[in-house]
Amino acid sequence: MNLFYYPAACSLADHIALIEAGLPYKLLSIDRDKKTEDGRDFLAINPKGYIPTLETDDGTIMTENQVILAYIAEQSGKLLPEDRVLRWRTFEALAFMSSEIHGAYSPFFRDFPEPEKVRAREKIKKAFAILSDQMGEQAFLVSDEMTIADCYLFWILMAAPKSGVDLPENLHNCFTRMKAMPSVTRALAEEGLG
Ligand SMILES: N[C@@H](CCC(=O)N[C@@H](CS)C(=O)NCC(=O)O)C(=O)O
Repeated sequence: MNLFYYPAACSLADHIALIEAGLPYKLLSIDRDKKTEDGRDFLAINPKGYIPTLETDDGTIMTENQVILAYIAEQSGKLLPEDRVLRWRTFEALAFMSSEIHGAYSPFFRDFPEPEKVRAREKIKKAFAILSDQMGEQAFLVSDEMTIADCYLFWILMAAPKSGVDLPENLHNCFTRMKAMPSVTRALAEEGLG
């Protein structure tokens, strides 16, 4: 399958998940004119114009990070807990990070006025506190086993410095641990991020 991506963007979550899941994939970047690395019009593939976008081997196009991550977990039988409640906690964490943190990063990715950045920082700070409480002393966000929520968490934590919000200690430690994982180092290297 093909994963459309931008280096260091939120598609990194899906890239890490594909590696952890052991599924075959090809990475295809998109240029400023929305042309894909293999010469196609990206907007014809995904009219939303967003990455991540996944193209399965039968040509099905999947969009929205949470859905692509769930698809990767379903295809591989990995990265989702057996326990039903922990499965729902995984999807809950994904939805929370997407709506409360990823959304709040917008003012820092584009140059928004300072008052909007101040409001966004407050929101991000509160959300990090919630994630920090959820993680506690666990190795990963939902339990001691890695899930698709951690794939997304890694990107959320990697992008945090742009917002100027400091990470709580356990989230910072989780980021450091994950950065040393073979799947993460490989994904970063494949995106040219060393
Ligand atoms: N709702 C989408 C949002 C994804 C998103 O915001 N992607 C950004 C990069 S992190 C993007 O592609 N923005 C369009 C652009 O930069 O042209 C999802 O959760 O997958």
